[in-house]
Order: sequence, then C-alpha cells, then structure tokens
Amino acid sequence: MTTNHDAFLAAQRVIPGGVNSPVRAFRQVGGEPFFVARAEGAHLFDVEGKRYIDYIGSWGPAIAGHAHPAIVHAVQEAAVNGLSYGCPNPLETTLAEEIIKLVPSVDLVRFVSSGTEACLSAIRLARGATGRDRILKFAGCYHGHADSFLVKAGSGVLTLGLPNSPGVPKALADLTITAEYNDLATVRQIFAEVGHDLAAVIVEPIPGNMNMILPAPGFLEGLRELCDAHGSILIFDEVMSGFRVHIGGAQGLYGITPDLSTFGKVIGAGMPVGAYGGKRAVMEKIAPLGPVYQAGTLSGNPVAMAAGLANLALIQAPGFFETLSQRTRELCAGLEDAARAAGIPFSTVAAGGMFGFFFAAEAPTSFAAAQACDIERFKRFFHACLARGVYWAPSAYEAGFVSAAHDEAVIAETIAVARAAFAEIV
Ligand code: KE4
Repeated sequence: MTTNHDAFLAAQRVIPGGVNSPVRAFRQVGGEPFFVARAEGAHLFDVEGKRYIDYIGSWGPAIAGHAHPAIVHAVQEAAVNGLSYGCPNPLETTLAEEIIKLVPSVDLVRFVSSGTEACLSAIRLARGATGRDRILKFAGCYHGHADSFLVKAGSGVLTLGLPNSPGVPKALADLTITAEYNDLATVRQIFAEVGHDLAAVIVEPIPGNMNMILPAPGFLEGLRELCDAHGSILIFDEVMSGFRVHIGGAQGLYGITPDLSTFGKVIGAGMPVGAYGGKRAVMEKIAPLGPVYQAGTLSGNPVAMAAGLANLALIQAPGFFETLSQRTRELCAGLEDAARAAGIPFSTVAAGGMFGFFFAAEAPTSFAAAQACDIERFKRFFHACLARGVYWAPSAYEAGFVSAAHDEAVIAETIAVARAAFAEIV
C-alpha cells in the first residue's frame, strides 16, 4: 500500500508542486496533503485508508454528497452513449432550461468548462456589449485565474491596477480597478470618476474566497443602482454561491437582479462545467448570434450535462435546502459552543449549505478584517481536526460546504472532534 507521503513525492516529480491547483498543496496550513483514493457521501478516504469528514465537497459541487448513486447512474448512462460529440445535444438544452427556471435573471445561458472560463467570457461579453474596457472588481473576491482578475489595487483605489501574478501584462492590469468589498462609498467615488468607462462590475454576491463574508445591507443594491446610472453591466459571480446558498443563488436570497451571472461547481456535480448567462439583449452579442467570440471543444458535453441535471434534480427535492441549511446552522452553533467552552474567540457565518468560521470574536465584514483574524490559531485547529478525521479547507481564506450526506451523526461527530481540537490549541 502506498502512503500519502509517497503519493506526494511521486506527484511532485511530474506535476508542479504535486498538485493541479495550488490550494491543494497545504502551503497555507503547512504539512503535506493527503491523496484521495475514493469519496462517498460526506467522506473522503485517503490512499492509506484513513477516513475524513469532508467540508470541501470538491469546493462546492458535491452538494448531494460524494458519489451519489443518482449522479453516478446518470454519468454511466450518458457515458455509454459517448463522452463528447462536438455537436449540439439535447442534454445541453435541458440543463439550460433548468438553470433559466431556477434563476429568473437568466434569459440565455452558455456552457463552458470551468468557472474561470465562465467569468472571463462574461467580462469579454460585457466589454463587447458596452464598447468599454475597464472593469471593477473587489479585493478578496476570486473569479478564476484569467489575466484581468489577477490584479490588485494600485496605491490609491483610483489608480491603475497592478498585476498580482507574473505573466499578467501591466497594460491589461491597468484596466482593472479594485475596491474593497462592502465599501460602497468608495465604489460611488470610482463611478463618479470613471463610471463612463466601466464596462462591468464583477462581484461574488456572497464571497467565499476571502473566507465567507456577507454583503452589508444596501451594498449589492448600491452596485445595482450605480451600474444602472452609468450603463455598466453588473455581473454576479455565482460560481460558488449559485445553487448553494439558496436554490436561486445569492440573487435568489437577496432579490437583486444582475445583468449577467456566472455559474460552476453544482451545475456540473463534479464534472467540468461552467456557465454564464443573463439578459437576452446582452447574451445575444455572443457568437454565433453576435460578434463577441467565445468557444469550447468540450462545452456542453453530454456526460457533464447529465451529471449537472442529476444534481439539480436532487437539490430541488422537497425540503432539500431547509435540511441543508439546518445542518449548516447546527454545525456552526456547535463549533461556536465548543470554542466558547475553550475560551477561544471564534465566530461563524452561514447561508444555505455554505459557511465560514473565524478565529475572531466577530465575523469579519471586510477582507482586511478577515486578514486580521488569528490565522496561526486556524492552522493549529486545522491540523488538530485533520488528525481526528475532519477536513476543513486548507486555507483560512476559503469557505466550507455542507452536503445532504452530512447527517446529524456526522455533524455531531464533527463537533466532538472540534471540541477536542479547541482544547488542544488553547
Ligand atoms: P474554476 O475555474 O476553479 O472552476 O472556478 C473559478 C472560480 C470562479 N468564481 C468563484 C467565486 C470561485 O470560487 C471559483 C473557484 N473557487 C475555488 C475555491 N476557492 C476553486 C478551488 C481551486 O482553485 O482549486
């Protein structure tokens, strides 16, 4: 039997850092990642046979639990008919119809193969539809790794963006303005100065990439008003929050209508699927209907469509979101009780099946506040829980995810583990 360490050594010989996505390498928490042999329900099983209660769920897709029989069956049924055609197939239409049914702001939707692809396509569409080049994003919000998003704020908020990764051209970074999430006053100032040149505002309506932060009352509404006043396109990046915090995503939870939305994760159930969609007048600018180009070999492939359809059917079952939300609340309340018993400043935030926890007395409402939490204590808590079979995201700046498979026994086991872990890190 191989060990996690051997698996990591082998991976590092042929894959940069031994991983295919940086966060998996445990660089933020220290130590080495375990390698997964299989997953089922609420659990991951590593190559050494150890079992973990999983609060990542592949970063959101596994909302029904890993290897759900209905999803596996749908994939098997589709796969025997071929994995990808490069031609239109009816399953694409059926999944598009489901998304449009659940998200009223979407008139037309285009499938791609990742959240990154969905977000970069939405930005290109917004630029093409408005004839403008500049975009506004928020520090701490992540929209995938396209060049326009790997940008940090310049010295002053109004100054030009600076690349936050080598390889991002300065000329492109200059076109991205970065503001602080929940700081509507500064966004107003930016619009007053350059609103005429802003193609779009892109925002995670409930951010999950600076840990989980909730929008301040009026913040999202303010973005909507400012975009309307200046002819900019409001893009809700619901790759993580979509079909996760509410059946209709964050826009369904808050009742705000963006012009475009991006999706991923849940709509693929773990298969590579992303999507962008929105108002017909904007979406009709996309090729082949309009001049804005976007394409993809594997877009809409039947196996991924079948998986997404099975997942969306499961989450529409009566009581699904009520139970999921209840489990998530129970988890957060149990963690807070356990931390309180150990005298450790700790707070949580939750919406639907998504949550965040912080080693701070109050849940942060800004990226700066999230960064000011006790990250060192998070790292010790992470490893104390991992050693006892509970796997949180290996970064203090990620959200957590509960699935339908996290039943009361799993939640109770998690809280018991957390209690022991808090006692260890006092
Ligand atoms: P992908 O290209 O990773 O499918 O999606 C990019 C993306 C876009 N928008 C939001 C709001 C996202 O959360 C993501 C990806 N989420 C991360 C989790 N923080 C994926 C995990 C990873 O990068 O390995």
